[in-house]
Amino acid sequence: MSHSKPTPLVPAGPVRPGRGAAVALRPVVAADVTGGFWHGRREVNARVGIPQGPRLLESAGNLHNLRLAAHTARGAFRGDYPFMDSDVYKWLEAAAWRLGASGGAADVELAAQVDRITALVADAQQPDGYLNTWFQVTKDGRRYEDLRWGHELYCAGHLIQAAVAHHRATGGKELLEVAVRFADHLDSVFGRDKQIDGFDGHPEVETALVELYRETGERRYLDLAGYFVERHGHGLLGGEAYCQDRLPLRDQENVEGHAVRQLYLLAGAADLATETGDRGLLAACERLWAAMVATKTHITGGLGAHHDEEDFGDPFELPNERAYCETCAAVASVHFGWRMALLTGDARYSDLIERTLFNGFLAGVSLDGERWLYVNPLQVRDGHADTGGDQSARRTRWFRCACCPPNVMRLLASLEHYIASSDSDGLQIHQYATGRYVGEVAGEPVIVSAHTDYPWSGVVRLSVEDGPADRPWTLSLRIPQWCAGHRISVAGQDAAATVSESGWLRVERRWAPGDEVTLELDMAPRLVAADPRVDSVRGCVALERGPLVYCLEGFDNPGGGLDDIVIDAARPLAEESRPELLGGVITVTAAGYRRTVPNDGWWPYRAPADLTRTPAAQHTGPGDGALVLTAVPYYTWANRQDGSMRVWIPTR
Ligand code: FUB
Ligand code: ZN
Repeated sequence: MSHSKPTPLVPAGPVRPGRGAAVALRPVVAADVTGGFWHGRREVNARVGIPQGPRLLESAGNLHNLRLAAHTARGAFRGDYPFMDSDVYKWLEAAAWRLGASGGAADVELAAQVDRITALVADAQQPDGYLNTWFQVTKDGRRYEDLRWGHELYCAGHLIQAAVAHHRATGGKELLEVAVRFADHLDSVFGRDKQIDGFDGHPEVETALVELYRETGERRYLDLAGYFVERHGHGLLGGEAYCQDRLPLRDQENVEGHAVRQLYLLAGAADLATETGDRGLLAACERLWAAMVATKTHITGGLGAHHDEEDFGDPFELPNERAYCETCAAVASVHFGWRMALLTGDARYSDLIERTLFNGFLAGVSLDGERWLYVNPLQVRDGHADTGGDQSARRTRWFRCACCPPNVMRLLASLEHYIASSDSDGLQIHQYATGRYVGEVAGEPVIVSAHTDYPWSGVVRLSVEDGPADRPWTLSLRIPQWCAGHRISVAGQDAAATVSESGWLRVERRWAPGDEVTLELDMAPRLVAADPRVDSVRGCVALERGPLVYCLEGFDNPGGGLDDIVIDAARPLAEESRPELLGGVITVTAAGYRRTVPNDGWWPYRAPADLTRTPAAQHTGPGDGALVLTAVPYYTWANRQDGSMRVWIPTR
């Protein structure tokens, strides 16, 4: 195996813990992610999603605003939000990860666009490093007067993340120089000189500053991130949960307030705990993640129960048709979860990442990469009258508040970095995706490649390409919580391996190049019920297969409507491979029927006894006109025609 002195293996992806960081696991280099499910989604992102960015940012006015701030154009500010700049930065970040993954050669045009837009950003920056086109153009340069809503530090955070991505992925310094000037300015205002005691009502700059510290080695950025995280929750912005200002994170018992704000703050806190080893902050992150999963997470991994303030609801308040589940909240949950997975080594974080990626996140972008969902409901009724706008249940080409599309672009473009990790014992595979993963065990490279048709097939073939020859090391595979059974064989022989409490199946041995491991996960379709405290879906079940949540779309089902559908949960489920449908999917079918109740046309309420004695004529049950219900993966919904949809199906 490896005899020469190993070269340092430094992955060029998001979240690069420093040398002394208190992490259990470290991200690995992911190379050649050139096949399988995620490759397909990433190709659409690279060929359609990201390239359309400059045109959309031009037509929505974001680039015009930068020119206004630079005094190279005239006119009025375009767009309704003080965070218009953040769309540009998120797009730049996505483009940077894409350039890193493709080596740049295949993306000459994209690299030119990145340079062009970076120049616009640099021109718009003020001499002291400040940059926010909304305040520069419409507020006469009055800064930091509205930390609750102004988003100045939020935008700074996205700029910093884009700059770190560009530097890490391509070595480019231009954007990093802009970001460093802005960060130094922030440090002079909020940090060392303490001109203002405050923080941004929309977290984001916290996690970004930790990444800038990692990229530059400048300790002041880490300290500033720590200052911001700790100032939340002391009433400086009025004490609202919406702004993460009701309680310090260390005292919070459950996630609350605006979902994206909460999750970005938690990602920043996890980053901070990673770099400082702060056990109290780590405990708060663990507690809040656990409470969120147990009480405030939709089956799709979606987060956020209210349209009103885009916020979390009460525990178990998880509505269906009014589920908010903003696409950005799914992205933020993946960011937070991955930091926690690395910090703790617990596979359960990657379980939620998987559920979120395949469902609540992926539904946010159409199969053709051109249309988006901002909110991700779990039900659309037969008579749905869509009001359009950003929070529409119909896919849209861009939004007035366009936070979600470039967020999807940047996560897809960097996704290969969320798949595997390594530690001093070996390599861990968190997500099952075809690719080649290069980790480091005690200073020596460990290389494992994976081939799989997951999530359609549960078979994952892994091959050891390199690793220490003189001692055993451990290959760890995540056994998903949803999985009822699995088999593993090593070099063709069944292997006995136990699954740790946190979900890792560990195989320790003296590996040789060419050693093959085959993991088979039971993918049979299944019914899932919710905790009875989730009133909105009491008496209902959802269909799942592997990591995918399924849904019914009205036009796939006999009779069209879904509001009166009942599933016969006692009858077996079946699956069918449909290569021609929705880019190639496996559908799940179930037996069901329609049930109407006596309704005299003016009042839908009855004595309970009347409902249970539904006249036979109005009750089409099994045996008399049973229906075959056809379900498709939730991530594919709303890709064919408008109509009704439901994830949760009544059982009676
Ligand atoms: O406020 C900036 C972004 O806009 C938030 O993250 C989203 O929830 C949307 O409100
Ligand atoms: Zn969003």
